[in-house]
Amino acid sequence: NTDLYSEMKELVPEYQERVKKLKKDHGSVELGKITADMVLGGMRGMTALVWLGSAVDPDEGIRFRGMTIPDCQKALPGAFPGGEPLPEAILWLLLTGKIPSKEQVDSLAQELRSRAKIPEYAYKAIDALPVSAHPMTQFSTGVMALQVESEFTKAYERGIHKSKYWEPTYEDSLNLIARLPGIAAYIYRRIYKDGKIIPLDDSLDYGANYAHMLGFDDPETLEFMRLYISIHSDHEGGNVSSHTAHLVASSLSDPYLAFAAALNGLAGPLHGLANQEVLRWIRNIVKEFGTPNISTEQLSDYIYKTLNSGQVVPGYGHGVLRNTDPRYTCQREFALKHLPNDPLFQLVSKIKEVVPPILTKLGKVKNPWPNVDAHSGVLLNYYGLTEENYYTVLFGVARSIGVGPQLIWDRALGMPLERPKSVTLEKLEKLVGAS
Ligand code: CMX
Repeated sequence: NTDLYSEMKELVPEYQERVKKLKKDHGSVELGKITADMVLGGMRGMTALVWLGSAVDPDEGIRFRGMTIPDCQKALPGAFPGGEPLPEAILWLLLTGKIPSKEQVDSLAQELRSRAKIPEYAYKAIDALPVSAHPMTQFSTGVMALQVESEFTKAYERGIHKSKYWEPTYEDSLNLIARLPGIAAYIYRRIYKDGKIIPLDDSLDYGANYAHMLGFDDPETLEFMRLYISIHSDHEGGNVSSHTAHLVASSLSDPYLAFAAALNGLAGPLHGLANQEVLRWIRNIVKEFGTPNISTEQLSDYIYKTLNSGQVVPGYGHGVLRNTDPRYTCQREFALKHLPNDPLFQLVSKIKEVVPPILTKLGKVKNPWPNVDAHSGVLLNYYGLTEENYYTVLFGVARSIGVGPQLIWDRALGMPLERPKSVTLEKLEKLVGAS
């Protein structure tokens, strides 16, 4: 099959059978215990969700359908032999669990281009906001406007049988993924450039087209964009953006409503917004010392200054990871190959030497190592995308490639309304024997 939908049509019954059997034969198996710490601690470590596309191992980091980032770099088709994995290839892999051929990826790229048309009112909805509105506010608004065309909502109104929910969810998810670069590029050009739309180029793949519509055409920038989108696509299901999408869609809100909610979570500084915060923090260091060439002592002083003023060191730490994020490592490798002498890249490398021992000394930080956001900003800055307030929008476009497939599977597998039990503080005190 070069057609993704036909591939899914074959896979859905097989997965439905697996889940049915799991429930029937093993539904009462215990998976762990819940402690009061977990209830008070943001549900850390509580196994509570199924997410098909990817899983995060605390030490090793992300695997997309069992494949590490280097595995993906080796096995997934790129724009040219040996190139970075194409986002379309990641999308195919996340949805089907299979490594696509170049032919399948090209066919999906063509399909996404054919779905990319953006209705005029979506631009108008964004235009209703002041140019000074944060790019993520504009992005979320644009996605909400796209919701008007939801196929799922129309099908639900027509009375679609629940066994078929996944089909219009597939349509919505692919349309959403296809349209996001255009919406996102419009916001960039509206805020930072001349406001003119650069049309989609029918000869370019998804990542390259997004860069092109932003106004970047240098082949190395296109290649970085492909890598950026691929590695930011998915990070299992419990992170704020992915989990939000899954939760909202569990009430049968359509993929647009669910994804707009996910973007609003991604826009928080402890999650996706950290990439903007990292570059701002790095720039402030350069401003303070007048140069990126600073000593270890100066850097150490600056880190303590950040911590002593009650702030976090952006780009460090993680809810699940306990080691350097492989998404950091692959961006570092890309930088070593393409921009080894960039002064900000060298500063990022130095920060990686100095921050972890300081965070470890605090005694409370569970993971002192860098995450994905510690690195992306200096690469984007090097390629001319210098406006850090925009960075989380790039992250958001990429995240649709992880969230879309899961929403399709949620509906295909009949995942129910999500509704965990909450307790009052008094009840919790009683349960643990504190009162
Ligand atoms: N700098 C300073 N303190 C940090 C820290 C950091 N980078 N990371 C964790 N801590 C602190 C926490 O704030 C917490 O302090 P309090 O007990 O005083 O509240 C303590 O260490 C324990 O936190 P933790 O269990 O190690 O971390 P959490 O799972 O609660 O939080 C995260 C994870 C990412 C929110 C946190 O590490 C953080 O704030 N990092 C900086 C922001 C960041 O880079 N976010 C991006 C994450 C990746 C992404 O989602 O994009």
